[in-house]
Formats: sequence, C-alpha cells, structure tokens
Amino acid sequence: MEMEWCVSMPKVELHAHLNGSIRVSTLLELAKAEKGDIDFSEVEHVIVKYERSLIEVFKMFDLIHNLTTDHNTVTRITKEVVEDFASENVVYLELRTTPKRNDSIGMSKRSYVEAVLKGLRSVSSVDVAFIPHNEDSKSLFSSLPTITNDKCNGVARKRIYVRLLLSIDRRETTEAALETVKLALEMRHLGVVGIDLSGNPKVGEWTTYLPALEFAKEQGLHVTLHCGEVPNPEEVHNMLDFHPQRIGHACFFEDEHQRRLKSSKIPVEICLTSNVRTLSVPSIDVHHFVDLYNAKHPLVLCTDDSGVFSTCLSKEYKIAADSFGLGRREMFELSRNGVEHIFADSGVKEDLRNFFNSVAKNME
Ligand code: 6MZ
Repeated sequence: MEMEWCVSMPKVELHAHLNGSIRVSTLLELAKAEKGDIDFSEVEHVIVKYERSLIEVFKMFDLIHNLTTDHNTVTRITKEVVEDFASENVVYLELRTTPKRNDSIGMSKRSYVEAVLKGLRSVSSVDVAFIPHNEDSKSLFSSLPTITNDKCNGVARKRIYVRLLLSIDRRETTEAALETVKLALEMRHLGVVGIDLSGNPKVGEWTTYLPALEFAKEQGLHVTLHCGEVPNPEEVHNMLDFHPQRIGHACFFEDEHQRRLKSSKIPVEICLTSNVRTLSVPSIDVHHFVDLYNAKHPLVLCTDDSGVFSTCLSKEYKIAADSFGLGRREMFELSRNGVEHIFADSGVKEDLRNFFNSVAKNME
C-alpha cells in the first residue's frame, strides 16, 4: 500500500498519549536546553533509540515528564501534536493525558489541563474544534467535498476535531484518581469526554482505581481501559466485568477472555507498532488484529505514542495493509468505522459520518 494514499485518507485517532506523541526534535531540543539534572550526552542515545522494551518505554516516560512538565512546555507539545495529526489528515483526535501535580512549580492537575487547553487554542496553522455544542464545530466538515482539496484564501487548511481524555496513572491512589475524574466532570464543557486508565501495566491494583472509574461511569463520562497489555488474567476478567466503552491493546487475552470480548462487542484500540516493539505480541503476523478483524469485531487503528515509537497513524494503516493484505476499500472502511466509536457527541459523529460519505463518493 502506498504511504501517500494512507496519508491522504481521512482518519480518526482514538488512542494517543500526549507526552508519548511528542516530536523527537522537540524532545532533543528540550533535553539540550535542560540545565538541571539531565546530561544531554547521556540521554541523547536514549531519545533516538528505535527499539524499546516495555520497561525501557516507562523509563523513557520518566525522562519525557522531567523535560515537559511545566505549563509552557505542556502548551507547546499539545499544539505540536495536534498540528502533526492534522497534517496527516486525522480529522478527529481523542488526545489523552495524565493531569500532573507538581507543587514546586505551582502546577495542579487543573492548571496542567488548562495548559493543554491553551495549547489547543494556540494552534493557528489548522482549524481546531474542541469546544462541544459550538455551532462552528458541529459543521466543521459539512461544506467540504474532501479534506485534501480544501482551499482557504489560496492556502490549504486542515480541519480537526479534538476531544480530551484524562488519564489515571496506575501509580496513583484512589483519591488522586477521584480528583482526576472530578476534574474531567468540571471540564466537560471544555471538551473533556472521558477517562483512561493507563501507566505501567506491571504496577498497581484494579481495586485502587475501581471507585473512581465507577464514579466516572455513573456521571456519564466515557471510560477506556488499557487492558491485557501484560499477562494478568484476573485483571482482564475484572475489566471485562466493568464493561468499559472501549479498551486499549487486548494482547494477553486467554480464550475465555477472547470469547467474552467478542460477545461484549467492546471496541478495541489497536496499536500495532507499540505492541510489536514492547513485545506485547511476538510479531506482527500473529497480531490479534487478524482474529478480531475476521470476526468483524469493532476495531480502531491507533498510534499509542507516535514520538516514542517513531510512527504516525498513516504508517499504522500502511503496516496493517501490508501485513494483513487489506486493500484500499478495507482500509477506508476500517477508518470510517472508527467514527462509530468516538466519545464526542452525536453532532460531531454525524458531521464525520457525512464527511466520510462524501469522501467515499469521490473515490468511486
Ligand atoms: C500504558 C501508557 C502507554 O499521560 O503524560 N502510557 N500506559 N501502556 C502504554 N503503552 C506503551 N503509553 C503511554 O502520556 C504519557 C503517559 O501515558 C501512559 C503512561 O502513563 C505515560 O507516562 P501523558 O501525556
């Protein structure tokens, strides 16, 4: 499959971690400028490394967070990440990030998310719609035949919906997790649509997060869980009992879990490169994408951490096409089906459906 075609096709991204999607060039720049504990010559090779184990990935996140956790940098990377996704024709981005508290620099979870929102507002090279119930956002695509031939004053402009998920890190306490859920509820009018549970899958207990996740669900927030990223059958069982609106990864699923997953129809966010690099699957040709795809289970291709894994969503589609023998029509339908699993409201969904339909007509 030609990469150019994968780039030109409209796509939705539902599993992207803000700090994992940082540009490598920005990370190198931040590391070089850092005057504190970090010695650039020691971290440069870590940043540009291609292969990383799951343990190394989480060490990398500690390094990234050291360099990015101040308000201005959070704003900057948010802006860049949205620009990068929009530039490859992602038309709907659900960006997830863990609100961080850092008393020494006056950062609260709230001020962290405000810095993210400032980043969304500061994007000027593409049209970003992130506030719900805003007439402009509801019709972001309605008048466009295709995204790639849109011209505004002679300059091609990309358009993208962005919604936010606030992540609970598995290292957090029940109280900290509840604080994140309360914050998400208070920020719904600013485009926060749900909660994600993520972080090092080898750390923490399901019972710690459950009260916060149940509260989120009761209050009508959408919930997605990193599920089965490492072998932990008891946790997978409990997560399936919880019945989240989506799950991420689903790599280490025993037969019983596979059966329950398929009958539950819970959509799965599939991150091919991430799974292969972290050895959550032994190799691409045995990836569970194939079994789920053949069973017509709801799936969405996603990047996870485009910066950390040197990928982008177009590349993930190309990998799927090349590895599993899918053609353009199948790729397009896979992308289009993603719209059905977004957490944004029905107005956005309808606008995206219409947009994909108009692109499909042009392709005929
Ligand atoms: C689990 C992951 C992850 O939130 O600081 N994160 N959690 N599995 C993964 N697969 C490789 N990739 C990223 O973005 C970085 C954080 O997202 C979670 C981790 O908690 C990581 O620290 P934010 O923007």
